[in-house]
Amino acid sequence: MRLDVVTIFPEYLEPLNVSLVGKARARGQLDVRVHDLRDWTHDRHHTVDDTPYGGGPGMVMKPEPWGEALDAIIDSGERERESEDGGEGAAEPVLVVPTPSGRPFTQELAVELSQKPWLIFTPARYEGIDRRVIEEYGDRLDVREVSIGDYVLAGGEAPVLVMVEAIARLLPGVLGNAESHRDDSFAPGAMADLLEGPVYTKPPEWRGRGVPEVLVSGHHGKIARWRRDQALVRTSQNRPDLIERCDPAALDKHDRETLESLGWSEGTDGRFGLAGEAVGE
Ligand code: 6GU
Repeated sequence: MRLDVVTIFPEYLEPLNVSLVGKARARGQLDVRVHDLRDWTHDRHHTVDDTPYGGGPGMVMKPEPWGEALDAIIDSGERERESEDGGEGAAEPVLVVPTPSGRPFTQELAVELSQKPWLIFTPARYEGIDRRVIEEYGDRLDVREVSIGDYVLAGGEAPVLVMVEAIARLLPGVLGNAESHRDDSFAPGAMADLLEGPVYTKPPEWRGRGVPEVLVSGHHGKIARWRRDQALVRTSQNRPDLIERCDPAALDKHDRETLESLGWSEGTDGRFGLAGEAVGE
């Protein structure tokens, strides 16, 4: 997979040289190219921002440097493809635009993007990029405006680090163990959209604290059941919205009993609501 990032803070993307993503790059599984937006400015001060039309606080990123940068990067991909024998044809990039006003970045979107051959990220500073840039490339490319959560950051660089890590770990051969993401919290289907429960390792006693007996019992059925109950407990505490949304078909009889013991009650449609609140009406 090829990833291009255009930013006024290339050094902010240094963590892409470390750990999982760094290793994937070193192994040739990821081709990451970080570009300085100011390379596509032509004035002495390398200006990338200007005041907003209509007034208001802050600055807006000018369209011209973004247009030149994106054209150059897209052209470079076309030229590289032509020079490769076989020439594969139209490997189009997906343009990922980080913005707090975007669609939520979810595990589902990470999976979808991990299947693309080429992603271009455009992290912005200030109040964002002149809208015409998103319109211009929206006419030619698949453009995704994406937010990583309900809070406001000073720029899109940290979101790019978040998204690239979520995507890179899904690429074939990047995680050591192919099974490793089957049980991920939020993996579609997997543990039916429950949060993962607690984990333990050696020593068997630490500061007077032991390990749950069942985990050293060697009884695989009981261990799986215990883990499932712990997942239900944690999800009930931390993300009750996930229990409310849970597909009734994903819950077995024991799950239902566990949820009832946690104060949930089953509605007429099989979905759960917290006791006292109307459900399935
Ligand atoms: Cl993608 N950008 C910024 N600036 N703030 C955010 C965000 C993105 N996602 C959540 N907050």
